[in-house]
Amino acid sequence: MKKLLTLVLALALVMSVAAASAATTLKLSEVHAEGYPTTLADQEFARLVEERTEGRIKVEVYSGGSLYGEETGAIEALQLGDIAFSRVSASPVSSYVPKMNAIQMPYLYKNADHMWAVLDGEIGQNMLADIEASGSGLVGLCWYDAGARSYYTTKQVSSVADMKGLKIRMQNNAMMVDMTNVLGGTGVTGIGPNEVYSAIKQGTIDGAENNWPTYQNMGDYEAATYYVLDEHTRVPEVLLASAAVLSELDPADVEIIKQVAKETQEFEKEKWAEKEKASEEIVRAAGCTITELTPEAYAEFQAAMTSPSDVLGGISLYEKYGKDYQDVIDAITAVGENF
Ligand code: BDP
Repeated sequence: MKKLLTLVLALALVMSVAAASAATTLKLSEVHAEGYPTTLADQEFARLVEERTEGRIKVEVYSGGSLYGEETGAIEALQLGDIAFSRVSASPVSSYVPKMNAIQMPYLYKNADHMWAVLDGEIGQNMLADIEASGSGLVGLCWYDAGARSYYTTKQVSSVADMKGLKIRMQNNAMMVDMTNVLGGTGVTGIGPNEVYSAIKQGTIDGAENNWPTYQNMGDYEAATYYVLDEHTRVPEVLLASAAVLSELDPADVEIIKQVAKETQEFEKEKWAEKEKASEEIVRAAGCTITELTPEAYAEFQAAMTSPSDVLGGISLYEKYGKDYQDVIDAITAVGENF
């Protein structure tokens, strides 16, 4: 009897170990805090992955930059297979997949609908496939909204001339640094989005650039109170996976992951729309100076991107970063004819 009991117990132990090891736990890195639209979307993605794989795969979301404060760190961790997923801005991905710049050139889109027609259409879906085919070790799963980015500074900017001499924190993307440089400022990198507030307070930089939600949610609007609606870029967010980690999974589960990611896009867009409005209200209520550019001043910002510039050795930003992908840029512009 005692022998039987021991046998049963041993068997139960073996079975529970087997069940536990059958579930794979994967990490997802996110720079934004709990409650931010992308974090909510990550969590929805995690919920759906677990549900559809019937518990075979669990995704743990690490928000607030707790794993990697800089998105380049997260991207490199994906390449090494140290983590499975990261929700990042498309901007730093360009350092690994240069073609990604083609979908985030300054003043490329007429409005959000234009961008979404591109991302949901052939161009955007091909770009996701290109990330996977690029040999970067990254897999592009889906796009999320991140609105339009504008400059915020410690003194008012109403024209390109006002940008002169301003040190501006930029994302890790050479084109974005050059964008600020051709406007007369100095683009600074190496500062994570969670460090911008203190860098402004300490005077290391005079400002940064971002959408309403990040400007508000990171608290930066309390350090740099001038926000100029120059709306220089629309940079979508992208949910990335590690090719190395996916290659270890059952191909059927990889398909589920890819499918489920696409299903979270609409979820994020809804949360985004709510947050964008709420953040704008908070920033305005706090008494920040919101500058609307005159049509002439706006045109000047735009023109700086296509005009030859001394800081780029006499060529324009579009020439330097767009010429290899002119077909994609032209196709995006053509889609814009409907908007
Ligand atoms: C925000 C993006 C976030 C970027 C951040 C940045 O949501 O992914 O890390 O900008 O400027 O809008 O680094």
